[in-house]
Amino acid sequence: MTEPQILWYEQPAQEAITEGLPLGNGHLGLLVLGDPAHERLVLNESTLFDGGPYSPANPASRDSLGKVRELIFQGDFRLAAMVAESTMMGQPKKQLPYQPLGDLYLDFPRHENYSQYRRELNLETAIASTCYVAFGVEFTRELFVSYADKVLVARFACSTPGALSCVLRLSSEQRGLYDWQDDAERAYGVERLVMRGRNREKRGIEGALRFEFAADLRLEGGRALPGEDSLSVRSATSLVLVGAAATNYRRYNDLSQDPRAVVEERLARAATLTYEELRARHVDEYAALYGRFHIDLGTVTTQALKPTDQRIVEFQRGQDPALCALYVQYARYLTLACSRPSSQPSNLQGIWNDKRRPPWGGKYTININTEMNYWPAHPGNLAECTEPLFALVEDLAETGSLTAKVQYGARGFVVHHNTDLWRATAPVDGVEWGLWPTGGAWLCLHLWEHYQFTRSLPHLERAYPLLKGAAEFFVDSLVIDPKSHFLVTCPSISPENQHPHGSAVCAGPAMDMAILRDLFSATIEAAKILNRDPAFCDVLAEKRAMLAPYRVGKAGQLMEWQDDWDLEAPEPHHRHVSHLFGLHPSCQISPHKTPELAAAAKKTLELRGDFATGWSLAWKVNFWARLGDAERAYQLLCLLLHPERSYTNLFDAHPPFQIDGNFGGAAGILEMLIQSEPGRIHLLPALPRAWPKGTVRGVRARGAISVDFAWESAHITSASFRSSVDQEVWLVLHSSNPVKLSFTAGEVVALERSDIGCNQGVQSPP
Ligand code: FUC
Repeated sequence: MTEPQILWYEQPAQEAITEGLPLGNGHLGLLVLGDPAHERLVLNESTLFDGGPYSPANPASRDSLGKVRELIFQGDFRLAAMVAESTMMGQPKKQLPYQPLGDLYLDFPRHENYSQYRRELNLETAIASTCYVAFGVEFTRELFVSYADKVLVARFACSTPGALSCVLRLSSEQRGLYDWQDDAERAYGVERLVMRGRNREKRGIEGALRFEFAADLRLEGGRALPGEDSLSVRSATSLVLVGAAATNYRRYNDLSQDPRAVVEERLARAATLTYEELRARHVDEYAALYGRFHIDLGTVTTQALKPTDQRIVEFQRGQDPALCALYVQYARYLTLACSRPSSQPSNLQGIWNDKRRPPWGGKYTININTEMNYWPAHPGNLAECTEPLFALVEDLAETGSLTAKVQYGARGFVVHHNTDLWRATAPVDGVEWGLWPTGGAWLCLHLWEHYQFTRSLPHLERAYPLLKGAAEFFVDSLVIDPKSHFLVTCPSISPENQHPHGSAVCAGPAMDMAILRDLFSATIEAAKILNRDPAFCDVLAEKRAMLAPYRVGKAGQLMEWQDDWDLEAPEPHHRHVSHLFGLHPSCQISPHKTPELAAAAKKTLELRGDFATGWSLAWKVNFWARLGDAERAYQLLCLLLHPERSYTNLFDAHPPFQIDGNFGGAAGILEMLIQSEPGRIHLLPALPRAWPKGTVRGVRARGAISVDFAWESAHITSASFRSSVDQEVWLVLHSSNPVKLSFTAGEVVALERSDIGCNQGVQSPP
């Protein structure tokens, strides 16, 4: 029996971010706290950031570039860092933060004393609900944010007609539409609440966004009494709120949307639908995507029936495999809630933020975090949720071409380690973090991954100019390392990690080289499929062959830099493990293809140690899974599902909160169950003892293949595959020899218990 896919609690949330239940449709985010007497709904709109359009490229960079490179190759890293710090950083030197829209408070007099309380989030319907009994009346709340109708819907009801009374109040830390209005404007009518305002200036960039939030009231019985600062509802039987929000943001350089018109239009459309219709349309749309994938890792005990906060506390006892399955489904739920076609991509907090100054600005850190947010989307059968990431890359290709030209005199486009709503691409924060030119290249690899998982030619047509633009920048900006004569990026850093010579600034860190090997290969392959640019591909192939290769250092580790500095670096347990990019997410290193490099990667992981922040732990789960070490991967997963690193709402702690660990951890669980690379699928590559029995259906593999499989006593009992294209694929089951499977587009190939291990004869791969 599969346990209900529910997060549930016996008490209200106190803290929004760590305990509130998140709802969203990519555009509109909501955190529900569920307090009977004082409900708080935190409102977010994905395009509400500080500031306005700006272009941070620093022209002084171009003149100093030669000097910085020279200093790096002479080994004067400190001076190189100083020169780069004063000439190459973006203007302004920091980017602009994501903003909360505001809060909707509902106070319910006399609801302080309650019993039979329960609040939950149902992942199968994307509906949050709260119920309790106060003064003998049963109260229920049901909330969802509909992608189908682009509105939030909240229903408050009671079992005794006329027993529902409350006071509604809006609040926002944003400013009003006019200079004389310090606060956002709020208006309360009998049938509608409205809040409108403007964002604020930050780092010298004027606020240029206007926003509008409005909610229609539908009362069953009772009366609405509007006041100056609030709206009272008296003696109703139910209250339904239907809300919409928008800003004037269309694109980073186009603020021509009319937020009021968008909100009016959404509310007018929703007004033609009953609550039940809105609910049914929401559930139909959502469940069609969510329901494509199923995972059951077994129940074992009744742990799965306990409240979620208790399960997290007790998980370390090892009796709750279903919590790991829930963690995967929660990541899929969160993907659907914070990244949908035409929304912004999920940011460091997904879409949920209640602070004017969120940690790290709640923006897009692309030296690991944004990419990690999208790791489970493809295997988790949610390819369409990656659309906002591709739209982001399209924007960055425009803004990044200015940075490439102005700062490096190069063609193509470059993006450094961070970006924001305004698609800023220059190095920011300081050279130790920002002087890393490979962020855009990594994002482009997601375009290639999308092709691998879908084999969609229209997608490849769209992706190719972006891959080419990213590659072009490096054709123009790679330099020969005078010592090794290999091609390297310079200046760069191995994300955020200092080497022993007083800086992070260096030439050719292993991560850059690995990203560029993949970028050049993907661009060449895409060009071949589309029959484009043969001469450019020859150049790429030539440059690829000259990139500095992976090297193994004196401790047997995979070297992070061109020099064997790993053992002397000041932070040996640094959270970033960038140089293992080739092991994961890339497929360059694997125990079966490159056993020496895989052994070196393992040594690196040993040296780095296990303990780290949420996303770093999550990445390590993926690494150990790729190395085939099931128990180690599981141990790390246990650290992630520990109350210190998973809040009661299962959000990943990177104190306070960063959503990447949720996605990275879920991707890690999937990597333990199935790994794929073009032409090869491995089932149960790292199955821990804790999951002896299970089922996965609808998981996607590279090669555009959908896979269902089940196992018992750690052995596959059935497996079936449906490929979208004709192809042959090597299937690895357990550690036995690979089996070659022939797929015809659209046809199911099913292996039953009797077939396993002897289907079509065991052959050896080429
Ligand atoms: C990188 C990480 C930090 C944090 C930030 C958002 O800079 O090193 O840990 O995740 O991104």
